[in-house]
Amino acid sequence: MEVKHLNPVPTGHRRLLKWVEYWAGLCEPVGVYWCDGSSSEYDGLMKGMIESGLAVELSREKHSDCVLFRSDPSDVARVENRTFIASRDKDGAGPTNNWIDPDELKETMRGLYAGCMKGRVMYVIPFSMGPVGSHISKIGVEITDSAYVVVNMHIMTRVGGAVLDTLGENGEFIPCMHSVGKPLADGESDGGKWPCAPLEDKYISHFPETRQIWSYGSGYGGNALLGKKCLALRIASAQARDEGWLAEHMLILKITNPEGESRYMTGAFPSACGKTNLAMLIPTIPGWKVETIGDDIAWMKIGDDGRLYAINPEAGFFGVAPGTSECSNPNAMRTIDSETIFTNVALTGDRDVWWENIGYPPPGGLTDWTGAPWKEGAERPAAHPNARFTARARNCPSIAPEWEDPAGVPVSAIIVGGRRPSTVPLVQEAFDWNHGVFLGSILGSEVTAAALDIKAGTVRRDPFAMLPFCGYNMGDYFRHWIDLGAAPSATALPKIFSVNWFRRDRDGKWLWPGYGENSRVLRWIFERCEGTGAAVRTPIGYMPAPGAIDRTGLEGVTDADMEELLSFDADEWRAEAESIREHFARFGDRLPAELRSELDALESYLDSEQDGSRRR
Ligand code: SAT
Ligand code: MN
Repeated sequence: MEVKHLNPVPTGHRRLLKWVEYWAGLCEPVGVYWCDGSSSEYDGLMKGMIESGLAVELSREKHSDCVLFRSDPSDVARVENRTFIASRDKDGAGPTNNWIDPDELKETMRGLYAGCMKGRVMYVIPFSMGPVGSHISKIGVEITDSAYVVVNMHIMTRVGGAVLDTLGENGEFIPCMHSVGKPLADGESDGGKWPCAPLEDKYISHFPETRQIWSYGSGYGGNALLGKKCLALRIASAQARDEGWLAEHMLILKITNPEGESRYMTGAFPSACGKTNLAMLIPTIPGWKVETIGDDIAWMKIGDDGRLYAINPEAGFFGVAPGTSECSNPNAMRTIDSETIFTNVALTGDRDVWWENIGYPPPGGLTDWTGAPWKEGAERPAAHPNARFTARARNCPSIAPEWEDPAGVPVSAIIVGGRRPSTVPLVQEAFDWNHGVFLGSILGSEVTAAALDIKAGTVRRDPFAMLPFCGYNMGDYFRHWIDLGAAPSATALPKIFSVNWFRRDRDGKWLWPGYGENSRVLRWIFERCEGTGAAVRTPIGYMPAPGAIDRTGLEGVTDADMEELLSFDADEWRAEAESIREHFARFGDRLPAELRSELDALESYLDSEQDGSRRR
């Protein structure tokens, strides 16, 4: 079949052209449009979506160049049970991923893709994850039939001509295939409705060996913006394992002390632990400054000097709107003042946005995320809990000037943290790299039946916050972390820390205020990297010596609170060790012996503690 190009083909890359023609032939779009990433392209697509009723333009007085989209109620988040790692052999995907045989999956999906773009334009989006031309960056090309995806990719990645120039006639790219899975009959249009396929037809598929992504049926977030979780984490993690680097679900921040010395830190936190807030934190301690490099993903490579260098592969933030406020994250509030796409938030009568915990009561005349009128006291929230903003990193007031440095930034500390009402202290430093990998491998958040139930509950383990994002066997992923630490070239690796902002006391009250006050903990981490911060050795790591966390001006945290925040309770840790053993058992013999030894060391300490003969 003859492929109709709607604009001049901007590349002579034969494999790319053949790939595009193959999919155009199968999907039968009305034509192929090559995206150039320009602002006129963005404006034109947005205008079309506003005119069709798919998007609402917000009031320019409140938000310049901002729009609101409402998704289909069935298409509001990543779908983990429809996300697949299709490696040749099932063990390649491991116990934490959904696996389907790649040939079988491709056959099923080709059936779905056949004719799936009828009545729609097929967009081809060349994009770079990371600054164009950086040795750490990767190029992808996404095919999609969603103009919403194109405008979001404009913000989240670097799109356009410079990418094709870098690719040349024969460069490597990661092919990312996407369709919303809703062909249109002759003369049919979406009528302003969000197109997508029913849940059982949705597939978010990854072929890590051949570095391919095939996504079908969803238009939302990580299911459809394929540069993010699909490429930058699932496929990149498999590449990173093969090539000796790290693709991680981590924020990157820069912290500067009053003397003007800066350090960079990365942080892995499962969802709902305030990663974006931490990346944009405003310190409460005088003279200290935090700047943002990235809020979600870090790609890290060992440099010639033996240090680990990180880039943020993204160019924007795809942040959760509910809970974002002048109080929780003023920098995010400024970032979304302009050039922002909102999805599934509520709309006010004067075309402004609103969401739960935005910091002020809902104005009258709200329209909820489904498009229905909404009144205070309604059972359903006005904004969907996973409502999002897509905003440009360059509009963030706290963005660091070097955030696009192609060389990356040298990392001094890697932080891992979960939501643990008990057991895990406010902060601890790993004894060494392997112990740090152990702390990352056991990361998790506690699921409690009731908010006040502070008995150690079930912990959902989310190693390095990568549970839904690791593109291969998690046991091998742990091995990769251990091996990286032992690489001869890795002579100056970061220290690893664990933090927990979510400790509660016996009455269920938060012990630590969080937000900007977390700068006090970052300061101790900074000082540990300098070799100055005072610490005591405990069975679970180095913890701040009494008084080492600066509490000047901090109200409401007493000496007793501090003691509890930094306590080690052997009984709690006995239960923890048992739960870690169960967690580790999932990985069978793919669990590195080094991690088993870390657990053995902890348990033998706990035993000796019981019989009075302290070891470790
Ligand atoms: O939808 S995304 O996967 O991009 C965001 C998230 O779920 O963390
Ligand atoms: Mn994330």
